[in-house]
Amino acid sequence: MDRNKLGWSPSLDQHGERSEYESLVRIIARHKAFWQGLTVSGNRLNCHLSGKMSHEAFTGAQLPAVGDWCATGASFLDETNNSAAVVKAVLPRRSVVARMVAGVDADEQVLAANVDYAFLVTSANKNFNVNRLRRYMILANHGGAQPVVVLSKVDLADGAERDFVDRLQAAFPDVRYVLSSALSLTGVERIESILREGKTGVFLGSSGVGKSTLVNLLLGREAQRTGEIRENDAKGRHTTSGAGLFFMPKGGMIIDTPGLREVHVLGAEADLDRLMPSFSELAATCKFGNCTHNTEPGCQVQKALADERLSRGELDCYLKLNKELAYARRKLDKRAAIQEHVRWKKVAAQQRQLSKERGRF
Ligand SMILES: Nc1nc2c(ncn2[C@@H]2O[C@H](COP(=O)(O)OP(=O)(O)OP(=O)(O)O)[C@@H](O)[C@H]2O)c(=O)[nH]1
Ligand SMILES: [Mg+2]
Ligand SMILES: [Zn+2]
Repeated sequence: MDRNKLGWSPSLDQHGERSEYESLVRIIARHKAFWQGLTVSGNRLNCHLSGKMSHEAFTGAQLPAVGDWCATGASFLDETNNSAAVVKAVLPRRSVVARMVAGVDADEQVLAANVDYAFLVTSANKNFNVNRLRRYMILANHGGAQPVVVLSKVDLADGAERDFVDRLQAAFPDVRYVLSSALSLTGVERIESILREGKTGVFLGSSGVGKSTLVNLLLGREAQRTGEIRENDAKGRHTTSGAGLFFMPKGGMIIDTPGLREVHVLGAEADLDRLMPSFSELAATCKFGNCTHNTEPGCQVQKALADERLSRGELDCYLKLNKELAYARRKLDKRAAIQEHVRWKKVAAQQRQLSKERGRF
């Protein structure tokens, strides 16, 4: 297979050529103990981590993810009697969609790597939620994937499509969107025309919005299981369990992901300002540079709220996202600092050992 058709980009050329690398693979699935990779010649390899890599990976982001390009060592047969190889390196990612996993072990989790497009799927029913879309949008923009909103199940909209579209356009005036329905095959061609040969798109969205159904339609086969949704709240039952990369007959690649219960953001403040420019423009004109937009005099945000130029919902969303972004940055910076500290301790120990040995001879 021509590696460009597998999603290779010229920027990787300088990283992929090394004598200790036996093959280059694109990661297509993750299993419990290993990852599955596809070589440029079309062979499947079970990719195992070297002890060194699993030891030194300090954040989830340093481990392989679906969509990654990895360099491996020589192949062998593993305990499952399949061709396998040890991952020598995860090549630099040209784009990524990653979320924050909160908690004591707060960390970054890569949902998909090296993707051109992030299809943000939301259905034309109770699932539709602009604030949730904003979260996905931050992840896509921050990671360098182009967002495309897919308004799915328009057959259920019962004539209210226009209303959904109006709300989308008001919140994201510059973003491309596709209306889709699995019943009438609406939207399939449109997505195909975006996902051209060699391009990779990841499907993201809550459980039950119809991601796997669309993926199957685009692949022209039942590659992924699909599930029912609950009647009362239109929520899905988490049918898809892990991300997987698939090949479309026309040459594009799709990563299907499991519906996320929580979408904690990570990114820069600028990502949020770009997403909600009306808010950041207002905030920039507040009297005090460090205005928290609560009770300060001369707060333009409060003024806009009073004049109904800004809605309470928008303001709350902005403040919440801003707080989460700051939290994520703090946590990730702390992790990076610990990793650096450990690295230096190792270097110092090695140097001590070396001078000890020199003294001996
Ligand atoms: N009416 C209607 N139902 C749809 C459409 N697309 C999918 N569905 C139904 O919605 C349900 C959920 O679809 P899935 O494709 O499994 O949803 P998913 O987003 O992959 O869900 P998870 O894997 O749990 O994240 C299934 O019963 C589908 O048949 C559509 O366009 N219209
Ligand atoms: Mg699914
Ligand atoms: Zn203010």
